[in-house]
Amino acid sequence: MRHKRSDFPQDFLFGTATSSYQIEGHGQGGAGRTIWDDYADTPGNVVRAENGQRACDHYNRYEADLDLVRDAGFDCYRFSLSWARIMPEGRGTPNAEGLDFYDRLTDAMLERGLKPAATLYHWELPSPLQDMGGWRNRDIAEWFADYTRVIMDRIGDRMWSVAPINEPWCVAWLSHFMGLQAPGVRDIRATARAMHHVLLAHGRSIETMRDMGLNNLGAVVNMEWATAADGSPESVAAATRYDAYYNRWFLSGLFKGAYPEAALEGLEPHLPKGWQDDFATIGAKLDWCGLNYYTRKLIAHDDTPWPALKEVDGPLPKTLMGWEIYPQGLQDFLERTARKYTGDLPLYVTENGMASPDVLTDGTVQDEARIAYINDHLDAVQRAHATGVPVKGYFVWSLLDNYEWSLGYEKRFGLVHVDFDTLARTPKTSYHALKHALTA
Ligand code: GBH
Repeated sequence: MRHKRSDFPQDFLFGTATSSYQIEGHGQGGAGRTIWDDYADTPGNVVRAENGQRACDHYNRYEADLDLVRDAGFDCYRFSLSWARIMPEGRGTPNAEGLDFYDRLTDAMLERGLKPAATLYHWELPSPLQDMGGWRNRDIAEWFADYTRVIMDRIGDRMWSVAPINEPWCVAWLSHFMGLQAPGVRDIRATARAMHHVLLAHGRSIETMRDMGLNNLGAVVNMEWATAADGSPESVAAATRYDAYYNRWFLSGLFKGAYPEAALEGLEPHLPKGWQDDFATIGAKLDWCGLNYYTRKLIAHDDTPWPALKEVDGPLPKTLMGWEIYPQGLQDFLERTARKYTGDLPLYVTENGMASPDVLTDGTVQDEARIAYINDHLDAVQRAHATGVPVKGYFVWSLLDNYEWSLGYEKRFGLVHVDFDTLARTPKTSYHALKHALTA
């Protein structure tokens, strides 16, 4: 690494992130069925129809995995909780085994001196709730608030931070407009309702935790810089629309009590009645905001129904996901978020990382490309910090190679290699480099 801990402010936190469905193994411990199990079972949705029933078997190996987090010198561990493990039907009687698991996991973090940074929802909705409309149904805000209370009653006192929902854009747009994630819907009305209900559920969850006396609550949004692919006014307008429904919808809803015009022009006719009255809840006070950042998109006008745009292949070097590597976008987002939306509120980069081939050869994985990617994005964080942005931490996605959603186990994001036959863990070169930077 070009960086070392002492190049950052004293209170700057380094962490790594995972999510429940991607690592735990949902076949264990009485977890209920989720929309990802259903989605993966439908042919054509997921590479080789793989699902998270076994994943990394973190459910049984969490102690050794947390040893890896501690040994690398990380301060913080960002993890998520499976709603269906805690409440297999999504509502009603909790699963004692599930609650016990997160209780043990929490204590295991604290024993290792790690700050637990919890996310309550990272995409695996219990299937029975999908049968009742899922994110299309306004009642999801109350179901989510009830689930929040059940799990926080058990572990809330020991969390360092809590965020209700990972990446609301993915929950709403990617899953209900593009249909590229569970539940795989392609419908503008469902999209608009999900875009609103995901924020309402966030707000009800925050209100619930405030009532319980919990603190250090935040939101985690994913950001993708939209660059117009050409100089035409049509493409510039298309990039503005993309930015509006991808990035600004959520920041503006959370921090300004409004939705951006360029997104309302397509979504307003489909929003649930009375949506304007929900901003008091949606805007419940937060203690921090997290940005997940990976790439940018080149956007051009397209003669199709709203949003009338298409993504264009870009010229920059790409990761194995085909995503352009564009660190400048992280600086730009940190600065824009602070200036326009969050002011003095602490910001965290809650996810950043890349997929690379990562072949295990003679017991090692040489992933120099990942080291360069992290270095270049840490440079961007430092540049933003130098302009006065209160960015307070950086989390690498991800600790382990894991279930990469529609791409199954094919794409590897980990600092630690996982052999999906033996489940053996092998720290990659990037893990050792980060460890050196953080502990030397
Ligand atoms: C993160 O999402 C997720 O939080 C995490 O679970 C996941 O493992 C990680 O990314 C790596 O993928 O139009 O098909 O090019 C990041 C948000 C949303 C970023 C989809 C890339 C491109 C979709 N991602 N987006 S596509």
